[in-house]
Amino acid sequence: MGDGKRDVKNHLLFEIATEVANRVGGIYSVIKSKAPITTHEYGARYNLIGPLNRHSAAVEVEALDPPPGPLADTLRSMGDRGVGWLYGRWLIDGAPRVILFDTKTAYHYLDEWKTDLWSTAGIPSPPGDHETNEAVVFGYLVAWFLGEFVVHEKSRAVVAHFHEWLAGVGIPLCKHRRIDVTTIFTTHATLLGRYLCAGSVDFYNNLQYFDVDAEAGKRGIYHRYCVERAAAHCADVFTTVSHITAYESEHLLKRKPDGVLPNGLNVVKFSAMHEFQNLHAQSKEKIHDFIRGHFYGHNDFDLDNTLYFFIAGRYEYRNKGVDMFIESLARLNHKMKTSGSKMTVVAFIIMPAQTSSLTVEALKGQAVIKALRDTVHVIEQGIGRRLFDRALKWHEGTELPDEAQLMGSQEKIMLKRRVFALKRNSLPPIVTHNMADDSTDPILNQIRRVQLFNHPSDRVKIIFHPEFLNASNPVLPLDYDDFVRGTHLGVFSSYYEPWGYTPAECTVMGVPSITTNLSGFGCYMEELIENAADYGIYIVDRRGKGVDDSVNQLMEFMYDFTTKTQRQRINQRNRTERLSDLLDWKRMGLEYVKARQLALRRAYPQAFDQMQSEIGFFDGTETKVSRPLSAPGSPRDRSGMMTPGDFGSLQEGKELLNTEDYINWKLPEEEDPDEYHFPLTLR
Ligand code: G6P
Ligand code: 1S3
Repeated sequence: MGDGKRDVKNHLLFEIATEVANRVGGIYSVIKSKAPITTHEYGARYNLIGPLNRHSAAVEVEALDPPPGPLADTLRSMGDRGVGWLYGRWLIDGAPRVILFDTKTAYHYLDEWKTDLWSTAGIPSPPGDHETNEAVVFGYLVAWFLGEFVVHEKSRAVVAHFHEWLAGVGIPLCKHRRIDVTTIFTTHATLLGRYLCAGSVDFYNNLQYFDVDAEAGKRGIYHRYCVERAAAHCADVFTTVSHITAYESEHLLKRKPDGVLPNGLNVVKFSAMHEFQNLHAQSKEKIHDFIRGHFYGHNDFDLDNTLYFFIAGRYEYRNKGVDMFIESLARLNHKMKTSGSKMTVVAFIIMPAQTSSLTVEALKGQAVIKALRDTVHVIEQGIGRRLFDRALKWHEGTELPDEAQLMGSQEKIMLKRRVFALKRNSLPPIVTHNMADDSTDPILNQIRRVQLFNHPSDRVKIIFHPEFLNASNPVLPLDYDDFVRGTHLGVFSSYYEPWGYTPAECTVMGVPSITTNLSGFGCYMEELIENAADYGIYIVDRRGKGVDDSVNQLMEFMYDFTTKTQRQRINQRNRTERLSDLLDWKRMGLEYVKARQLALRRAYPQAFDQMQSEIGFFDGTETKVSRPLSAPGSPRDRSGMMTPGDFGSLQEGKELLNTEDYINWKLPEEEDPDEYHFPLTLR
């Protein structure tokens, strides 16, 4: 490898992940939202590689013929040997090209490849672990592809960027087979970290002391752990998504990451500042509709004085901090009751669990409210007609139409029937679906323990929606983004959160959120902004405080929020939304650029230095990387490092690419300076 003959400047980029055109979790969000800037940088030199999931590919990918050349030659040759693949355009912003391998067509190699993995890398792969089998077959197909590709493509350098252990098997293979590519491995969490945190371990205080092999063995994940560790050690450049996960990786995977590649978002700006506020009002109205139905017979609280809080994500009870959220809600309920608060908080928990269907109660709630609304509409029209007729017949000396006589007896009966249908002997339910494991479900059990049962006297109500949101859901017909816009506060009290997209998404939609200093996002914001809470970023201290104190701090943040006036909430939302640019891939993508440079430099030092001396810094395109995608502006209140990547050896490239050159972030101009009392102080 690295004979200096390959063209480093016009290198090709392959990004490899199991979530390419296949929504599973956070990695899908990363590669999808990053696609516009990466295709902008690379054009046709960028391809994503993933396993083929026919179901999602059918809706997300438009099949194309691969362009003639090394790519088509390689795919054809693999196809000739029975490997199924799909090449096409991923139908998302940026329209990147994807290569999806059908792992099923290569399962007959599984035993051979497992044996090879053991004999060449010492990685065991016991039978019966479907996820690992998939990772092995996919990894071998990727290595096969890359190995053949660089035989066909003789002139240009190749960067292969792998995400997460599931896509990582190819890395030790590239190393072992000396395939002429340079590799980057980004881990978005560590296997052991996730497992240890989910148990009752004091994780962060004991990171240095874990006997990693033994801990992995006890949890039955030793073989997976070996894949992850091999990928981390064999990659030319090893990175993770936040400093906190870098520290964790150093101890659990025994390699200090070269840098941090934080997660960005594809920020969509609305031309008018007020537009996102209008969207909030529209979406909130839809949530109100749901609440009217869900609480039928108990609509005894004022929706104008109701705040919507929510937590959302994969169902990881302790890792995502649902335990802390529910406990804090119970304390908030107590405090709001004793302080005589006029506000009501409805707290949503949106986390998919095993369910069989929507409950009859949830469906009935929406049905009775719809029937009532329809009936009122019919009566309204009848009254209108009669009022008009009687007004028409009015002449001097007669009485004006009497509103008491406008409603017919039939209509009164109809209305009575609808109103009686609202009678309910039970409290409004907590959960919207029939749970597969109702009696053992951790969330439901904790709600039972703290007795938040949606009683009329409760100022905090809870709704557990154990399914991702969807606009075609008959009960809560909203997509996730629209739902978030309609809420007032996201609460993400995570214990284990390498980055955390949920609060970042809130921020770009102008919705304040609570996060913790154990999440990558929380640490990043805390580092960057001195007065983050004024900007709607509240950070609970889960490092320095005991659990009880953290719960109280979370409760106080929520309580303070309930005491804000509507004007204050609107102002705060404006300030939150102004932080969006901090999270845009146009800034965050810089770290990916740095990682690729370092990978090229490590694999092709001569070619890299030569290219360096000829053209100075490069980003893989013709243009200098400084401010490539955003308009220049004069920075204000900024200091030092503006993205969190300069962690380890990505700094080797520091003289090549200066963060300050690339990013020229400034707080956008204020719309209404009078309402803007909190200057943003960047640390
Ligand atoms: C947005 C809308 C306003 C609305 C307000 C409600 O700012 O533009 O018309 O009154 O939201 O805010 P709230 O915090 O009470 O949901
Ligand atoms: C991981 O997904 P998760 O929810 O299991 O990767 C995400 C993308 O990098 C990250 O945001 C999240 O914190 C991790 O935990």
